[in-house]
Amino acid sequence: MPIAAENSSAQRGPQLVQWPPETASSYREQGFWRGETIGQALRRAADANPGKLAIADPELRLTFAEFIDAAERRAAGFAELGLRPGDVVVPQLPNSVEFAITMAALWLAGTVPVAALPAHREREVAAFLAQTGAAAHIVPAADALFDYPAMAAALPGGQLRISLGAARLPGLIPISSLDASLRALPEPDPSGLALLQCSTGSTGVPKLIPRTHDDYLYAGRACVEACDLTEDDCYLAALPAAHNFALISPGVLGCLAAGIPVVFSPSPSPGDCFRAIKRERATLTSLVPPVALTWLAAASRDGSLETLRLLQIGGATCPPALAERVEPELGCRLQQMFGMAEGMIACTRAGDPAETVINTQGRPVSPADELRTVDSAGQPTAGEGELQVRGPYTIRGYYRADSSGQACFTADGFYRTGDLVRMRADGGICVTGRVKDQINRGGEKIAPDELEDYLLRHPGVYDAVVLGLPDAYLGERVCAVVIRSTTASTPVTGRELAAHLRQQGLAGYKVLDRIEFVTGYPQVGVGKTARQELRATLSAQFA
Ligand code: J2J
Repeated sequence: MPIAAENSSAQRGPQLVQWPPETASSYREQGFWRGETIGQALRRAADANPGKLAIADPELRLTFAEFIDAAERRAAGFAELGLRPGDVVVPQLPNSVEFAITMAALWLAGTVPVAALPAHREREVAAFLAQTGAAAHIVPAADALFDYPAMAAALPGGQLRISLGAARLPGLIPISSLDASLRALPEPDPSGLALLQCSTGSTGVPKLIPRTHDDYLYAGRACVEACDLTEDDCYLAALPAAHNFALISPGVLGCLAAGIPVVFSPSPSPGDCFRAIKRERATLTSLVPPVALTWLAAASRDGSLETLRLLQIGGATCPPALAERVEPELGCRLQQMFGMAEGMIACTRAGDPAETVINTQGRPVSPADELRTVDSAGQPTAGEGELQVRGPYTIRGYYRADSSGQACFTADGFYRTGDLVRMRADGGICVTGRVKDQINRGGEKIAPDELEDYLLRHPGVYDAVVLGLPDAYLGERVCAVVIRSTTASTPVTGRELAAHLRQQGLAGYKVLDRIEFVTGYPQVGVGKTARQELRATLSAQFA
């Protein structure tokens, strides 16, 4: 299936919207921003802990000295291949030692990785490549479920195509051929672009989130502190490591920069993770609520979580009924996490009363995080309202934003999160809902617009509305309410529509759990609010 490059003539903003100069100076004076690059921070951690375990997966264990050496060699290889500081690279790296080495190498080479996921497919990757003019795309070896090298070869564009496995296709460069001898590399600007995180936005084309070395490293340090981690801890990367939660909350990068080892599990399943925890004596990890439920189901039959002392749950609402089970059944402390790849991260703390840990999503990790809630007219409110945030690790604008991206920020630089929250008197944040058009399927964010768009391309579909319906396990399930086209010779079936969506080259988590056929929609007005009204009415009907 041919994938067209994104073609937009709309006015676009800069790659990176900087903080106002006086705000930036104050963040530096207060020590939030240290003028250090991610590469320097990793080198510093390695110098301080050379013989200590840094990264492990089921096949490989490397000390900090071995890790930084491997990363420096690969960085030299990237430079020899022609990658230059500032070049954007799209790596889709599975949870493994390779993830840490390759990401570190990209940073040491001064390039800017996109935090793409192995779950991303042609559509998402093509959008990343087109938006950034990326210089390279790095893919895993083909696995039983998907042929990544074939996808890389078929995507348009002049980017280098690099594979973690042996190169089976012409033009594909095996990453092992890049590990070159050390060479001095130019140090990028710490206040410049370090990473493009992926927004889980409410539109089909993912918005990219420009994070700087200064701000991203600070997010990691603030989380290490809020979690009371010490150098004796060990982080298990169970969720996809490029996800902001698993990368910097404090996650893989926050931990490695603090000299804390990271063990990678190939999947978040209890089987893989319990083995990894036992093998490497991991002490903390982060999970989305449905995965935590699978751990609870498995833990009663397994005693291998002895060393685990902290379980972070976030990405979607953690129901109190789940929160209450963590400590008695898994034998570790629960920490609720509420964060966003755009920046602000909140969490509950070690000294919090049980009621706070069970019923709130905690407090922001930085004293400089500014939070406010506004009502539907945009006026400050003390009650439930939309959360707006600003601070030393929250972006001021999306990468090359168009007008829809610019509308996500207020004139005074707050990010409109689209989340409805209630702030408690004790400072605790309670996430109560959402004003953004988004479905949160167990922590995976899905834009209904995107699925509607692909459904409408099927000749058997006259109109489609995609909505999230409440679900005890996933939080929300994806439901499409479809009006069949009357001109089609045979009426389209749900099975055909599901297959049609799968063939569109979308990430595997963008699925329909349920399809309902109707002959018409309830009458609402026109425009964006009408669409939301229609979704609300249909949700009530099908819930
Ligand atoms: C309800 N909704 C939540 C929570 C995120 C740490 C933890 C999570 C993310 C993340 C992250 C929620 N309860 N506890 O980046 O660093 C929803 C909100 C939010 C959106 C952001 C981190 N925790 N959410 O999930 O960029 O709607 O980041 O705005 O993927 O997830 O999604 P994302």
